[in-house]
Amino acid sequence: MLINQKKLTNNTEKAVLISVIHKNQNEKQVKEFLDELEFLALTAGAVTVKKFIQRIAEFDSRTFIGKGKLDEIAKFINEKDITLTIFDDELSGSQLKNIENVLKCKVLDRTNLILDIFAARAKTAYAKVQVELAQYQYLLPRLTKMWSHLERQKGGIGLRGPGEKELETDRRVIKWRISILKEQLNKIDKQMSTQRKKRNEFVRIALVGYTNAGKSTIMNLLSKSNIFAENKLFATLDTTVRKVVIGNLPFLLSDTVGFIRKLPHSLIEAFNSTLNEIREADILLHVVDVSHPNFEEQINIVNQTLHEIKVSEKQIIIIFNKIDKYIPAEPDDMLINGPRSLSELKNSWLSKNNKHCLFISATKKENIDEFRKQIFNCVSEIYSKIYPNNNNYFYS
Ligand SMILES: Nc1nc2c(ncn2[C@@H]2O[C@H](COP(=O)(O)OP(=O)(O)OP(=O)(O)O)[C@@H](O)[C@H]2O)c(=O)[nH]1
Ligand SMILES: [Mg+2]
Repeated sequence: MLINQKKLTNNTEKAVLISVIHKNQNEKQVKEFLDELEFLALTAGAVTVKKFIQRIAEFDSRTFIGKGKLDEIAKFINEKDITLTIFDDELSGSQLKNIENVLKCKVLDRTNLILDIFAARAKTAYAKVQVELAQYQYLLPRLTKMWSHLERQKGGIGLRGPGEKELETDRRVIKWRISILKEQLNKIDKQMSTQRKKRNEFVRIALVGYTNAGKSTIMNLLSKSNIFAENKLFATLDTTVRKVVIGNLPFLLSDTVGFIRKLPHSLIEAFNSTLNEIREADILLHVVDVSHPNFEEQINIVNQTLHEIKVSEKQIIIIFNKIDKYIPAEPDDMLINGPRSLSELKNSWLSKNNKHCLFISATKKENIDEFRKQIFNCVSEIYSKIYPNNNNYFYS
């Protein structure tokens, strides 16, 4: 999607996006990845003017993509006053520098962009410390190669720390900041762990899923709270925990940070304590935006991430959300076009391939009763194991 240039304001950065197709990928998939990168760029405040794709067998270690393609992009950048180039892959410090020398504009990679969004989204002291630490861990190994690059970035996407402050670019200061941030994080981790222990008497359920799948909307629906939800990526960074009662059963429900393809490793490490909320949950509700063209890939990415943080053995229920917008991309086993009814969805391949799954629309409040009932059943099963003599649970 090319965005109407009239919408640009003075602060908006004009970006081009670059991705490569390697051997095992097809063009359709890479285009979808670039659509996601465009959404990330937009969330960070940049408007995408053009997307470039290059099919390559081997990466150029100096400039990642080939010289000819880079020259073509440089020409476009010059003609259209582009201020920002974003690569969908992670680049080294020297690659960033070499590419910038050719393109003569600011160059970011996907990791840097995601970190920038996290920095803008961080509200609590805890989230700010986690993000700033991840940003410096990304920056430090790239620093010596990036001087001119960093000078260019000042004030815009890429070097903004939490709370709109500029990140440090002095190596010694950064090393010192990293040690202070680690100390702060340790302290907060201890407090969080004590808080979590206090909640041990309750069954705990965590909402997990790809960013923008509808986790916070579901949290608001079940707990009648008012957590920030919007159609942008990473609306939620801080974990929120709410006590919910269904029938006569109380349990704790937590809403956590969303996952994304190629989530920077430094972020996963820095968000360790946030992820503990998922690790310590009894049940995971894996929320899927079934209306997204790439939802199957998103399911795989969430499953991989759950595996990486060592929670894939937990009881997981897949919640196919946004059924109000779901139209199969290709004719499926029912060979009809258009939206599916609930009973059709229950008989579809989605249901057959996923033993524990449910179909809902959180905004249109479709099938919420069955959803609540299913949660009630799971929670009461756990409580009856803990308190075998008490079977006095009722659903209402
Ligand atoms: N059409 C439709 N839109 C929905 C549904 N559920 C959520 N949305 C919308 O999807 C967008 C993202 O919802 P959120 O609840 O913020 O998603 P999230 O998973 O918490 O996202 P992050 O916190 O960014 O990871 C919002 O604009 C919601 O209004 C649904 O059932 N149908
Ligand atoms: Mg959210």
